[in-house]
Amino acid sequence: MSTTIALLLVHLHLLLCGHGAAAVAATATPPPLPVLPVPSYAQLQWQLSEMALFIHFGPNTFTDSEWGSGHADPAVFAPSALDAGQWARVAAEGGFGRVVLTAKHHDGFCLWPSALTDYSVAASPWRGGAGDVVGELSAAARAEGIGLGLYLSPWDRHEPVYGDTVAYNEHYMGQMTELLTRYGDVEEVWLDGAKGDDTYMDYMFDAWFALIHQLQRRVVIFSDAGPDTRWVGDEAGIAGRTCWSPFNKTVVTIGHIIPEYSQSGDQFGEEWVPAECDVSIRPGWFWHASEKPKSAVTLLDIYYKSVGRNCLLILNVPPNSSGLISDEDMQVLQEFTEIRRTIFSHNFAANATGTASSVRGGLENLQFAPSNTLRDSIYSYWAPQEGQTSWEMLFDLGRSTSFNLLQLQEPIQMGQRVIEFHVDVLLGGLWQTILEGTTIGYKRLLRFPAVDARYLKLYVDSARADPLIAFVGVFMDPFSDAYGLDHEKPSHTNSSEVIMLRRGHAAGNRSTATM
Ligand code: FUL
Repeated sequence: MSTTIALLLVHLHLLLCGHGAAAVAATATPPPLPVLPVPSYAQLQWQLSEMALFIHFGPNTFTDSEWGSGHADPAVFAPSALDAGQWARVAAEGGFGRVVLTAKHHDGFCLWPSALTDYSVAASPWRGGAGDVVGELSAAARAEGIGLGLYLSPWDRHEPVYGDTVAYNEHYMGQMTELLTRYGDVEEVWLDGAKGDDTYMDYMFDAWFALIHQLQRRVVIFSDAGPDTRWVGDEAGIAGRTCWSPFNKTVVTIGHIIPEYSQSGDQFGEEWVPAECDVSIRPGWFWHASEKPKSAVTLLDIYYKSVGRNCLLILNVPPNSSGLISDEDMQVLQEFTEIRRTIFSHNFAANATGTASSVRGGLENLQFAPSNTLRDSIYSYWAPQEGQTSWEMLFDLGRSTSFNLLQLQEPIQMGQRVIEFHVDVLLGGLWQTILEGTTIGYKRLLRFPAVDARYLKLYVDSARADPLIAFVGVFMDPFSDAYGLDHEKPSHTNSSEVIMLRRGHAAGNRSTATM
């Protein structure tokens, strides 16, 4: 063998070995298995949008009513300055990821020119009978880059065939088809559970759901019982402190729910049906000249109790009889946005150092490192080594900091896992528990009386499977009085609950020695 060939072979050998060695070093640890149920693509997009702006608008706006009889003259529908662009702008500027319009409320009046009824905008004087509120809002939402949702009331107090099961289901599905084929992407269909008991009517929900999913790929269907998002069970916008997205749809039916079950979901639920919290900025759902909006601080409190409890907040802001969102409501929304910006633009943990009791793939493995929790995304997360019985994370904020609000997030695409957790801070040389909580989910916001601390520990006390944490944020909220606003208190778990993985709360387990 010539020297040249020998050298080439050595080179080749080195190259191959080098390549092989690099391949070994670069081998990634796969993510852990998800824990079922998990969200669909549409459910994930819904959850990421965090807030929806609800728009109740129709003849009721002009007749000072909430539940129209269905016999109001279509001529009452005469907004002088309707501007769907303003509604969509208010939504986008206020951080609402979607806007949901009452295309048809219980009075049966259609805000689009439905070919299946003469009770619609086409019979009104607005835009000379050539207007289409749904069309204008869908274009405006698209221009603002937010999603569109439509409310099509099953209960129809105008439609003459209401009460005839086949005829009305055909009518309803015909209207649904118009809405879902004329206006581009529709990301949410809202099926309200209200139903008068003077006329017997059987809704063919399964056929409706199939049609909606057939016509719109990215849609989520809201109703008392899902299938994609469930009513939280109250109209105050408040979820349970414990709030699971797993749920068993068979426990409730549309029109008949168990409020506590809907508010808290079900740790053992077999379907992913996260909760949506509806509430109006004003006492009524429709605009009334005599009513005033809630304050921005009240909205902030609702935000903590909805978005901050693993839900989507759908906040109703009803346009007035000129067809515009009123100045006083806009003022409140602007303050609400400003307050949130002030609180959440300064995360004291953004430059923290995080360590954990274990890391999937080894302490040096960056893929699942504790530092992933300092990045604002659910797609990077801390994962512990498998088979552990305790899960702890320690954060060093770098210096003593005053804070009263914590944000925790799970990577819900992997399933909702955390059952119980608590948080300690180092105060005067002693670790003290500042809060105990149940469930995290997509986002959990926890308020407590302000503390001055540099070190903070998060303990997951029990979980459905190895806990995964996507985000830990530390904030100061100068607007809420944590004492007055129902801050998180230590929880009391029913000891008879079956908990798959559980760690004792003995004081000895809380030392930093395990870190
Ligand atoms: C209720 C309806 O009866 C109200 O009018 C409103 O639309 C609210 C969101 O749902 O059940």
